[in-house]
Amino acid sequence: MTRALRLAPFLAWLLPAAAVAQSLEAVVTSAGGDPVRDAVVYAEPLGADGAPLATPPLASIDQVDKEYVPYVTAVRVGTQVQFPNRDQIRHHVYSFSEAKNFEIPLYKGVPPEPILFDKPGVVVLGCNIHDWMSAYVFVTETPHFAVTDAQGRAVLSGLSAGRYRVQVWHPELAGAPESTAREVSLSGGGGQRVEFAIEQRRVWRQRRAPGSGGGGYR
Ligand SMILES: [Cu+2]
Repeated sequence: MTRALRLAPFLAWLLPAAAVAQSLEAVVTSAGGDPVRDAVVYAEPLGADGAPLATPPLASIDQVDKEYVPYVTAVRVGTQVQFPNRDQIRHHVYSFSEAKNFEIPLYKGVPPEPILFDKPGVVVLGCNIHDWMSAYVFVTETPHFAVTDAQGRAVLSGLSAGRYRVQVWHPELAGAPESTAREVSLSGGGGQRVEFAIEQRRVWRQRRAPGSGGGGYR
């Protein structure tokens, strides 16, 4: 055994538990048990969270084949979001939401300035030209969040040990995210898993224009 290997367990013991990054796996299903994609799972630390927050990285919501990609984006307050138009036609991005009321009038390519999301809340995006184009930006106060994939799974990584209040938001969530709140305690070694079964309401989504390639409701 090399000297380094013999030292390793001792060094691990020296590290305070909080310094060991924890992960939290969340699975979101409907009340009927089907996986729910595009759900934002976010964890707010209860009590002191020592680490100072770095400036969030730039996020991007693209316009591809007359749709917003992705449909749901989660960002922390203070994040700048770029809206590149990957189509050969012009789009006109806007939102009337209280958390961010803005527009980027008719444009192609990448707008010169990103948009700053400076208030927590739900921002609903539309396009003035294509009525069916819609997307959501969920702006959180916590840096700990992830969006579920097609299996309803989201992994929050890089959390320090401690207690968190974990909540779920989804465009079709019936009620407030608080109704999903769960307290989770993360302590040294290994990840933890939480499951959420959420009540949904139907949200009307406009049909794409005929012949535009998407076809029907989605
Ligand atoms: Cu458009």
